[in-house]
Amino acid sequence: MAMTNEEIAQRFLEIADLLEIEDANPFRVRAYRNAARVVGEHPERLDQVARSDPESLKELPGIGDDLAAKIVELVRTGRLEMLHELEKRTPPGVAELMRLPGIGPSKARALHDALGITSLAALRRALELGHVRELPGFGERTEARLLAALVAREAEGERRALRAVAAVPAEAIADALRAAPGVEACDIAGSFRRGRDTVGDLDILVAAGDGEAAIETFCSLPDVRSVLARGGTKATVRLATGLQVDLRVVPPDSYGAALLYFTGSKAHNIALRRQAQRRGLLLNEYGLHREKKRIAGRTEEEVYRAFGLPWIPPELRENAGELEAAAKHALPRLLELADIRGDLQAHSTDSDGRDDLAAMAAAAEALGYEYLAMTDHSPAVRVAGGMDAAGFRAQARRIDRLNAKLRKLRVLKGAEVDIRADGSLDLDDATLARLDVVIATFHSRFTLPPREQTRRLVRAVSHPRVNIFGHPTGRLIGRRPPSAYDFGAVVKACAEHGVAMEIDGQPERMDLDDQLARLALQAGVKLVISSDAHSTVELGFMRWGVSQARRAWAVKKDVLNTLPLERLLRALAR
Ligand code: DGT
Ligand code: CA
Ligand code: CA
Ligand code: ZN
Repeated sequence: MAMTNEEIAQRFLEIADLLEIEDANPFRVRAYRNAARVVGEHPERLDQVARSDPESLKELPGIGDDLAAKIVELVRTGRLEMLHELEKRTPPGVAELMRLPGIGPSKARALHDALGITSLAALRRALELGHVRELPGFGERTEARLLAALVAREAEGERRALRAVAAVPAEAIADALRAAPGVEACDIAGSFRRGRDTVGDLDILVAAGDGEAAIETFCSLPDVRSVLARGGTKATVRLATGLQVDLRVVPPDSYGAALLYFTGSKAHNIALRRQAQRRGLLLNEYGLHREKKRIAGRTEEEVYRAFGLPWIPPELRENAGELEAAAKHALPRLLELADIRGDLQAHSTDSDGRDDLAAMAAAAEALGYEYLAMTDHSPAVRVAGGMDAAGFRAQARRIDRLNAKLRKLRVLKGAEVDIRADGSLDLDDATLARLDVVIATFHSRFTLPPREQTRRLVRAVSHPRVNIFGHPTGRLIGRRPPSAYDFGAVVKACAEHGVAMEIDGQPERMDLDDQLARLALQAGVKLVISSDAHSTVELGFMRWGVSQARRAWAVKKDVLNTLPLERLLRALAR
C-alpha cells in the first residue's frame, strides 16, 4: 500500500500524543517521537523498503523490532492496531490542546471532561466566556496565560498572507497552468479553497498524465523569485512578494482524492481517515483503497460518496461538526454571493471615502444591488473626516435628490457612529432617528480592561437606535489583535436588542472572524455582510465577507442584507 514517509511519521506522532494523554512511560513516548523524526527525514520511501527488505528497517536509528514491525503493519494493512486502540480510548482533539504551554495530559483531559473542549477554537471560546477559570486547578492566571498563548499563536500569523491579496497571484498561476500542455484540471487547494481569511502558503493541484510541462510552466512564471524544490510531480516556489506556492501534479484518476487531501483541513482529513480505518479502508492522496484496490478517487464526490456522505463544501472542512452533519444529511445550504441584495456599510468623500455618493450609487447599481447604505463616519473619528449632525442633514438632502434620479437602486441614509469610551454614541438621538441604518463601531480604546470594555459595548448595542454592531472586535489582521471582552455578554445584548453583527469584508478586518460569527449565529443574532467600501472598487470586498460567513455556517436567512428592500426596511425600523 502506497504511503509516504510523512504519513508514517504522522501516525507515530499521533501515537506519542495519545500515549502522553494516558500518562504512559515518558521513554516510550519519546521513542515514538524519535521514530517519527527518523522516518520523516529518511530519504528513501519506507513503504517500498518495508515490502522489499523489511529486515533493513531495524538498521534505522532508534527503530527496533517493535517499531520496524509497526512500519510493516502500517504498509501492509494501512492501519495500526495500537493507534486504533488508543484512539478508541481518547477523545479527538484533546492531543492538540497539549501543544499549549502549561497544558499536560491531565489538564487536557479536564478541559475535555468538564467543558467538552476538543479544539483550540473551542478553548478560545471557553476562555473568552470565562468558563476555564472555574475549573479546579485552572484559575484566572492560567486563563490569562492560555489566552496569551493563543493570541501569540495568532500573531505568528503575521507571516500569513491575506487571502484577498494572495488571490491575485493564485488565480493568475491557476490560469497559466490550465493553459499548459497536458493539464486536464487545476485547482487552488489548501486554506485558500477553504476560504480562510489568511493563508500560510498556496497549494495548487494539477491533473495531468505527465507533469513535466506543468512543472516547467510553474517554475518559469514571471512572478517566481526562486525555485525552492523541483521534482517530477511536485515543486515549490517563492514569489517576489515572499508568498510560497506548492504545486502537486497527480494522475486524473487520483485528482479527487488529491484535491480532498490538499484542501484539508488537516483535522478534517484525519477525521475522514479514521472513518476509513474503521471500515478497513485506506484513504490517502491517491484514493480510497480496499486492500490494494482503489475504490474511489477521481472526484471528491466519489470519495465522500464511498463513505455514504454528500460532498462537503470546503469552507466547512475544519472537523467542527461537518462530518456529523453530513452523516445526518443535515449540512447547511450555505449563503452565496448571489443571495446578497445590497451593501450596508460604505463610505463616500463626505468622510474618508475616495468616491462621491453618485459614483458609489452607480457602482452598486452596476453590481445589481437593490440598496446601498452610505455610512460615513461621525465626528469623533477625526482622521476619517467624520461628519457632524449638520453634515448628515445636508447629506440626507443630497441622497434624496440622488434617489429621485436612480431607477433600480435605493441609497439608504446611514452612519457609522463611533462608540465613545463610556459606551455612549457620537451622534445625538435626533440625528440617529432620521437615519435608515445605524452602525455602531469603536475606533479607539481597544485595550480597556475586559470588564470595562464589555460594559462599554453592551451599553452601545443596547441603544435603541443601533441596528448593527460593526467590525465587532476591532482587529486588523497582523497589526492589531481583537479587543478582549466578554464576547458572550455582548452577543447576548445584541440578541436581546435585535442588533445584527457585522462581518466586515475589508481584507485586513474580516471581522467578525469565522468562529465568532458562528457563535453569534448560535446565539440567535443575525449577521450583516458588508464591504465597508472606501471606493467603488472596494464594493467588491463583499465576496471576502461572504466566504467568512460560509465558514461560520451561515445560510441565507441568517443574513439581513439578503432581504429585499421593503423587508429590510421593516427589519431595520423595528
Ligand atoms: P495554511 O497554508 O497554513 O494556510 O493551511 P493549509 O490548510 O493550506 O495547510 P498546508 O499548506 O500546510 O497543507 C495543505 C493541505 O494539505 C492541508 O490543508 C491538509 C493537507 N495536509 C498537510 N499536511 C498534512 C498531514 O500531515 N496530514 C494530513 N492528513 N493532511 C495534511
Ligand atoms: Ca496552504
Ligand atoms: Ca502547503
Ligand atoms: Zn470604520
